[in-house]
Amino acid sequence: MAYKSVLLEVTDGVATVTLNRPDKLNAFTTPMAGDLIAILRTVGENPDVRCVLLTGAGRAFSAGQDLSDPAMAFGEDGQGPDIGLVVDGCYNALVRTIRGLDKPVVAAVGGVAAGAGANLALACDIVVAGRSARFIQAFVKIGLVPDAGGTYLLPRLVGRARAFGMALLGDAVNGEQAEAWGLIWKCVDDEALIDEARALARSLAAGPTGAYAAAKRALDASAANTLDRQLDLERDLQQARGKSADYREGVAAFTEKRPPRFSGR
Ligand code: T3D
Repeated sequence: MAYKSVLLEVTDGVATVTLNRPDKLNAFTTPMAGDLIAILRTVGENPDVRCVLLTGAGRAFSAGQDLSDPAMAFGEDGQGPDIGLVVDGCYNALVRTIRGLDKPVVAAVGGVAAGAGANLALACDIVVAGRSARFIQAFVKIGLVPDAGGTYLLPRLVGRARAFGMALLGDAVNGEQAEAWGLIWKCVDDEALIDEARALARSLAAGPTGAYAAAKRALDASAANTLDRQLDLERDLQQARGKSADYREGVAAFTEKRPPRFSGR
């Protein structure tokens, strides 16, 4: 199936998914969000894909919701749009899809990531950004509240004070600051961004995919779990990992002093 505003390329176990409306800084229209959801679901089911790399074409990751999208327009009667429908159908669905993927998702953020664009990047498992990247909770500038999981993720990533600062002021946080604050995993030189992100994605694609999926599930569950319930969850996940081909291979490789060849099973 051909997608217009999102590109997909699968190589070496990595699905590179590129937001592709560079003239609009990869701002999301409803059809574009639909394309991205469909692509993520497709790669989720493709056993040849063991890691997803999400990035943007041109000088942005994404400027968030396309403000010229008809779904955003006020009606002739002066009534505001039902933004809740867009949030539910596009951004909530996207964040749920990314969090539900049982393979790692890496975001490579070059340039601006604003509004829902910023929060979609932050919803990925590992975020690498160029030094001149700009993370902007732009919502407040147009009288909206952070969405796409922002109000959940921000305080957990950077703490309450910085989350409030970002959400209420809408100032840009650059790549270096984002790394220093723990908003993202790593900041790299702009020119090195895509190569570094690809290398990371390739190495994850050669790793123990099931262990990554289990870690993702446990880390996500930890925010709402008691320590007791989390310990039980870890036991159950580890029990399953103990019976996996990758655990067998990992231990064999360690014993034989050779690099492991993980199959992802
Ligand atoms: O349905 C719902 O609304 C609910 C969901 C909401 C989720 C959200 O994401 S709300 C937040 C929406 N995003 C924004 O408010 C960001 C708006 N954009 C900006 O503030 C700035 O463009 C940036 C800070 C992102 C980048 O600034 P700069 O100076 O680097 O670039 P620019 O010149 O402003 O933009 C370049 C072009 O992209 C320009 O088009 P033109 O004039 O060259 O034809 C600009 O209009 C376009 N563009 C940028 N962002 C958007 C956009 N077009 C449509 N929608 C955008 N969000």
